Amino acid sequence: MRIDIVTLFPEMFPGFLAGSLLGAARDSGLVDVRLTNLRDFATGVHRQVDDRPYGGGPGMLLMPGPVVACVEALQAEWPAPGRVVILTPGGRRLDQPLVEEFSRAERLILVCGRYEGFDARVREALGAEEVSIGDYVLSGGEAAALVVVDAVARLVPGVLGTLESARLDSFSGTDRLVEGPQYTRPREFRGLAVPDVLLSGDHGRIAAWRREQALAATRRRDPACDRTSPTHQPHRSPS
Ligand code: JAH
Repeated sequence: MRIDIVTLFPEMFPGFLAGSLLGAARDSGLVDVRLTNLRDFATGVHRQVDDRPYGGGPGMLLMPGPVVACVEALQAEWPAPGRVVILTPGGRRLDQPLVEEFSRAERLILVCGRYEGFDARVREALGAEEVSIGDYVLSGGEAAALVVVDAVARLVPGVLGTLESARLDSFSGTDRLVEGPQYTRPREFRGLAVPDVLLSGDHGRIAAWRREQALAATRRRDPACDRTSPTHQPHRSPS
């Protein structure tokens, strides 16, 4: 899979992209992440990429010209246009189903906003999808793009050591439950004991206890959700 990141701050990325799982994914050639500096597509002597909003208001917007020229130049390097994703607070909320969908793409182009965001014609001209990683405002889309790359890359076939661990992750099973508590040594820490069932060696009881804990944790986090009710219809399992 190839992932392009369009940003005014490419220097923010290399340390993160070299990190453990992502670094291994790139070294193996399974995920090819490339950075493009939007400034390289600015025109005029001032290499301007932003301008004031029509109708007034605070701050500056990314101009459509440089962003569209940059994405189209990247698309020209490849037979298919790929999915173009704009990271912006008003976008579709990123969740594990969307991450799974992205992980099946041959190519993603992630465009990071700065200032107050983008001229609305960027999305229209590129047929881009707007995505948000959560309801808070960042100073730009770079941190959100890193979240997308990290979540997507670990699902690309061959990247994770075991497919089993991806299947068992929070939000990933048939019911998309969060994981319950987990324990490692020591058996007692500051008077807090590991639940006896986990030391019982009874794998049936352990699985039942874990499912109960996952249901309780999911319900605590989102009491309105129906994923923990007995009548819930699970979605199709990924893979
Ligand atoms: C902030 C451009 N929820 C994620 C997210 C994504 C992008 C931005 N904020 C939040 C953002 C300022 C300028 C993009």
